[in-house]
Amino acid sequence: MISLDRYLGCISGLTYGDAYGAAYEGGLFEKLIWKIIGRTKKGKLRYTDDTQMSIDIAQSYLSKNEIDSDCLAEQFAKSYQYSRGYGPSAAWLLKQIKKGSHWKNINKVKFSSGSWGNGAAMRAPVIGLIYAQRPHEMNQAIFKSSVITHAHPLAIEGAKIIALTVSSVLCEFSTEHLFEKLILNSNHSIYRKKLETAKNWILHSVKPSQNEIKLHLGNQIQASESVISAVYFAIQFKNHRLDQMLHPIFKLGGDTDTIGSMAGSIWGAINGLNKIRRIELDRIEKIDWILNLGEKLYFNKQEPLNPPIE
Ligand code: R7I
Ligand code: MG
Ligand code: MG
Repeated sequence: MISLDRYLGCISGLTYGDAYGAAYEGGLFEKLIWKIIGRTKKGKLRYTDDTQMSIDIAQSYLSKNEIDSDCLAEQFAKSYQYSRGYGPSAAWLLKQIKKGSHWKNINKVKFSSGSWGNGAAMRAPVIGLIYAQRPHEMNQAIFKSSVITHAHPLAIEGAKIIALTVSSVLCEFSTEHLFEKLILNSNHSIYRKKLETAKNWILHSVKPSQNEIKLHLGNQIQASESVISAVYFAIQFKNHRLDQMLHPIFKLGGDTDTIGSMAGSIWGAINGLNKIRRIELDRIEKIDWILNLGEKLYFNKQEPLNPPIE
């Protein structure tokens, strides 16, 4: 039986890593912009596309009791806001869907195989939660939730790795078995190689430098350059506090909100909501509403929950 505390720990860890990590993302220009738009009128920390698209998956699932790509595409498009910092290709796609295009006709327009950004992986923890007890349905759900904006096989594989990690750590797990399972389920050597590296670092207590982490695991917006870093940090620092686990991710730079949110979701699924400091969680916008949505998902009540206006 999966505990509600760990379920909500995953969702709040995701939101926390995203909202706190957003201030460190990108170069000087992005940081300056976020200084201006990164707070609500009430002074709360705003979350970005990572959390928004995760909320969208939860809402869409609650209304349909399944992952339906058409319904989810509408939900993604409805929630799109420039100020949430979406990736350029994802932003363009969602605006086209809003104008009436069908996602199937446009998801390979910008890139011939679809985007390999980490936008599918960043929202995959929710799929890991929903399908934790129905693993045979998870790959199909990952595909359906990813392909709308991220048709590239490497983007979908990154999403699968994150969802599989979340669903695996929700219950008791051993680090060795987790990595073996992830390696066994990876189709691409780029992921398998990085998983081997992360596994060896953790199991042999190797302390890689920041440059080694960047070089061997990555810290960029490609799924293949961020997913395994998130898994590594969450497992390596699973016995530390959430802010201590996130600190080296933020220091690494690059795609800090996304690596932070993916790692936060895994850490939260291991440690639970009770291990996250409430005072830090309360600084994030709409956090009670997000927790409420998580509870609905846990008990799987089929009524969507509309966000509060703030
Ligand atoms: O993946 P995505 O939704 O978001 C990526 C990041 C996340 O960290 C978000 O939090 C946000 O900050 O942005 O965004 P996409 O626009 O799908 O992909 C991101 C970028 O990756 C694209 O705009 C391209 O620059 C690049 N990219 C590619 N470049 C060349 N060839 C994605 N796919 C390709 C490709 O196939
Ligand atoms: Mg983001
Ligand atoms: Mg990001």
